[in-house]
Amino acid sequence: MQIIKLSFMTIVRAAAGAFLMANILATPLRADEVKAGDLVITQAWSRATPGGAKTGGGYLTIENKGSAPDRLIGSSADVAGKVELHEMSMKGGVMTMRPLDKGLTIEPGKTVKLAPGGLHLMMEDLKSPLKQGDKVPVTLEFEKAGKVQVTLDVQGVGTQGPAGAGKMDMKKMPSDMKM
Ligand SMILES: [Cu+2]
Repeated sequence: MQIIKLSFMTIVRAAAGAFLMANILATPLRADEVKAGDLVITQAWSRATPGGAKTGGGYLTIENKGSAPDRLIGSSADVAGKVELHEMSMKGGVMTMRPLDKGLTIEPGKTVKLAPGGLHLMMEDLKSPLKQGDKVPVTLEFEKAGKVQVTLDVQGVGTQGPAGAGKMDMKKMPSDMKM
């Protein structure tokens, strides 16, 4: 009986350990992480649009874990008439935006970040304003990975980064774990 009891306890401990381990491993694999082929897309977010604005930015991080480059060649969203890939830069002291007609290459082993002030998705002809807390589905199209659906998490007006970045992760954990 003693042996059976011991092995039962071992199983319980192992199970508890596995459960703990699964929780630790699950933390970075949040619901907003999207995998497509060799690509991992995280931190897809947007900003609330102030009254009447017809355009909104889309930001996200794309990591290429494969051994060949892939290219973001198009995107669309139900909420917008069209979605373009833009690059923002300073030219002679003036902030300019231009569409990347040839798409955006993500080299193998590299991570490309779309963020305010740089590369971004430009949602044009918005059908309704983006409000904080909205979840906006956007379809990205890659040369190799194909079509990938991501969800932009809409933050407040003027926010510079996605919720849950850095320190905020800990605060966000309980709500994530309910899912
Ligand atoms: Cu733009």
